[in-house]
Amino acid sequence: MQLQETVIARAIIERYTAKLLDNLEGDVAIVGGGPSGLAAAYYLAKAGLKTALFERKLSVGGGMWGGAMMMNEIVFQDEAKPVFDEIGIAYEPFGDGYYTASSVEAVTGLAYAAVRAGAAIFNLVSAEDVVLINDRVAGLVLNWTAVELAHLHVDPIATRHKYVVDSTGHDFSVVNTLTRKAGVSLNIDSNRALGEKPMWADKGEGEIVNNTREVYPGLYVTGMAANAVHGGYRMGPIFGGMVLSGRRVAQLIIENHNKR
Ligand code: 48F
Repeated sequence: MQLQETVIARAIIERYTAKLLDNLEGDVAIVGGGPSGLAAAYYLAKAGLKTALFERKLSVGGGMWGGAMMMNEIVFQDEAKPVFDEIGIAYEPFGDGYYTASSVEAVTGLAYAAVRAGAAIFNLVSAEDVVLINDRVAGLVLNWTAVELAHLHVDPIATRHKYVVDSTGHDFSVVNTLTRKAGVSLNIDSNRALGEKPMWADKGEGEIVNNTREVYPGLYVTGMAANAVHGGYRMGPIFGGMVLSGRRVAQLIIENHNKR
């Protein structure tokens, strides 16, 4: 077969454009492809919700690739074992109730599971704002990360989604942008995002699933963003809470979706 450069280019342009157009509207838009966002994408897509995930960087995985201090092994605890089993990520026990896994297998396994379940992943795309209609978050405002990095004056595009998930980690950048720009109060005890506390692994992991919730109509938090918004502790290099929080946010959205 004789290869033609322009056919290759056309294939990429047409297929990418079709994928982007297909995801301009949908059920769930997830911002951030770290462990919590990827787990959420997997469970949401598996339940049949039309799910798109937007990741600022070239690769998904967030803080998972580097394990801790660039040692690429991750640790998780007993409670998270069912998620690792379901996705088929190999692990080894380490003492009582602790397990380790390759961070590379964990990231690629979660990403593969999410895509195979039907989630669309867009890397190199940043959420710079939300669509806010009648006091409800109704979609995302997106731009190429390259535009953001180069400080180019280029307008974004917007999506319409029934639910938006902030899984942007320590920065909780979606919640931050919403509260800074719209001055809204959050549906949490403090009414406003508090920012994370220092490290306390047991407490941080213990509260993360409970902190995973809808903090404003249409806007959910998961992963480290959930603890940071609630003023919770960081837990450091243990990843069980991240995937459990991703699973929890999917459960909450599925429940709400079924009520509508
Ligand atoms: O930070 P990250 O891995 O979030 P997570 O799922 O997991 C936290 C752990 O990695 C670790 C920890 C405990 O183990 O504390 O830090 O809560 O992934 C967040 C992802 O969001 C992307 C960012 O590049 C990263 O991959 N991100 C952040 N802001 C944006 C974004 C944005 N505005 N648009 C798109 N992606």
